[in-house]
Amino acid sequence: MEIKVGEKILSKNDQIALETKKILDEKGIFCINMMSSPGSGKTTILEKTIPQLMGKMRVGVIEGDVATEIDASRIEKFEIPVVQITTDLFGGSCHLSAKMIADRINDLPLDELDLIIVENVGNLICPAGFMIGADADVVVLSLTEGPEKPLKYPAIFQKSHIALVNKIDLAEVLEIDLDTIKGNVEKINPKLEKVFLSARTGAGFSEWIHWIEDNVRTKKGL
Ligand SMILES: Nc1nc2c(ncn2[C@@H]2O[C@H](COP(=O)(O)OP(=O)(O)O)[C@@H](O)[C@H]2O)c(=O)[nH]1
Ligand SMILES: [Mg+2]
Repeated sequence: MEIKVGEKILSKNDQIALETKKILDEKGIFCINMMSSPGSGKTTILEKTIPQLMGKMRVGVIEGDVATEIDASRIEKFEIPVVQITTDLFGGSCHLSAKMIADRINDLPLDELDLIIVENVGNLICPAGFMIGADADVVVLSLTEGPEKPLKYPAIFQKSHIALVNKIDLAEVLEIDLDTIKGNVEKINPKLEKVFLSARTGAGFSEWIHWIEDNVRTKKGL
């Protein structure tokens, strides 16, 4: 009985997500759902990514956190549209739901955007269970979390379209071999595309920027 209730809530979530996806499809907007543990470097990656996209495409950002507008204010300096969702209004949930996105998506100027990046609330578990209407799920794993995390939290690596392995500038000090992380990701999802990044030094960003550009072009049928 309890399981049936859970199923209904999830399917309602997915229904709302599909409605959001339809709106974004009609507008030709490519939408990325960025998920990770807190502190993996999502906002720092955005701070490095946005300037490299400006002038090539119009970008909007949705920031998700339990509390504060700290991340939205980090993005506002680029003078692009940004919306902060704080889940303390919804019991402090650890993920963004489709309804939270649907309720705020029109706060972004949809007719003036090519790309929306959603920075989800952080952990490697809950966000994986909730569609929000994005085209692509991006999981960020940073070296400081330890190389075995894909094995411990497989679902998010199974459903994602690309994995960003961040903080590679710390590989030496953390004594982590990037091939170990690569191997662990491949054990869970052999097909998952991986990009090794440092949001500190900028290493790996050209590959990530190309991935975004290709997908935005494809979404627009170009
Ligand atoms: N050394 C290093 N630090 C990073 C890198 N990316 C992010 N950080 C740091 O990690 C911390 C958390 O970053 P933040 O972007 O706020 O993570 P978020 O919670 O996933 O948005 C900050 O102190 C960043 O400066 C990186 O590539 N290398
Ligand atoms: Mg952040």
